[in-house]
Amino acid sequence: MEGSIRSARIHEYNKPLELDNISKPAIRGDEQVLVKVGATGLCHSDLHLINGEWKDILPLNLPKTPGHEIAGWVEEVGKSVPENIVKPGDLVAVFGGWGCGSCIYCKSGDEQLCSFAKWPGLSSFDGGFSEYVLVPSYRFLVNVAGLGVHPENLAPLTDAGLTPYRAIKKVKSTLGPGKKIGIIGIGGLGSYAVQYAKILGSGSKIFALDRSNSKLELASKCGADYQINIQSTENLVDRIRTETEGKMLDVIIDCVGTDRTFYDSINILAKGGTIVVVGLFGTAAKIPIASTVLNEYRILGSLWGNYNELREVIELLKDGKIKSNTTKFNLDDVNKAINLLKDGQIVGRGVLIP
Ligand code: FEH
Ligand code: ZN
Repeated sequence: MEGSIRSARIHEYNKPLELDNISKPAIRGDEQVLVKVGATGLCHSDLHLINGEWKDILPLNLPKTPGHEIAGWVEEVGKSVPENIVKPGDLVAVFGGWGCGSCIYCKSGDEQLCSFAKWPGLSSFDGGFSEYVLVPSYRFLVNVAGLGVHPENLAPLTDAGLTPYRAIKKVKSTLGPGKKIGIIGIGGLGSYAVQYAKILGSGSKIFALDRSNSKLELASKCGADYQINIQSTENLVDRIRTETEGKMLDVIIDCVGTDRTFYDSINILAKGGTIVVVGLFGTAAKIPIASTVLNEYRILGSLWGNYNELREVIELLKDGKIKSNTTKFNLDDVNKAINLLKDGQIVGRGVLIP
């Protein structure tokens, strides 16, 4: 069909996505940019959304195209898009926190924290499980033309590769020789987290924790010093005590975020240690008040990353300091990819190629 594009869309919660032919989005605003999608990462947040788990907190008008980890080529630009920022043909990474640009969070550079933030595929805007995506402003694009990076390695950087970067930057000053950092969950985010722990950890020892041996193998390739299978380890606390000679872990990056991983984290944390929660699997966890106070535990949340942090992780990719570990799927196989992700069968980040 002339002027039509293919998009994988949610029509009903908890049902397979439908591959629809829809009209190609048209530029209607001066700052807008139409991006031809090169690759879109598949995130656990997409599963929460598709399953309807988030329908009260992130209500959507269905049908909706998910996908918030997008890289592609500029196809068309609005009248006021400066040519020295982006022009047709440029490869771009799409920064996913579309802030208002005016509130204190946006003004301080953290647009992902904007109280009015929109996210592609998680809000009124359609996302990247599609051949094209309409981006409301060129401000949300990082131009990587000529940097020699591929869309399938770039797309996951916009969330999976960005979220753990911000989280580890928050605790960087507490890391160093003799310190120990644990990464819980070696999924899409975790394999990047291990690489950042190596780069930003100043010699800290890295502990990877997961239930899957193949994911732990990936962690080892990414630089983890210890791999601990939390499913087959009988007593996690004893195991960590042994491996750390009683010191326990100074920092834990929880890329899963269930009450179980939170409870495990508290039990294996060193005095004065910090847990940074970035995973969104659970709903609530109990905090043991006495040990949190007596041990001066610090518990932080970290959301996504900001535009400048995205530029920084792209620099790391460009310089070969980090690697994106991906499993590629054609857009036609979107439901297969979703089911594999649900079953924990994707090693690294699943990436859809339209
Ligand atoms: C999810 C929902 C809303 C905002 C941001 C997020 C990210 O964690 C995307 O994975
Ligand atoms: Zn995500």
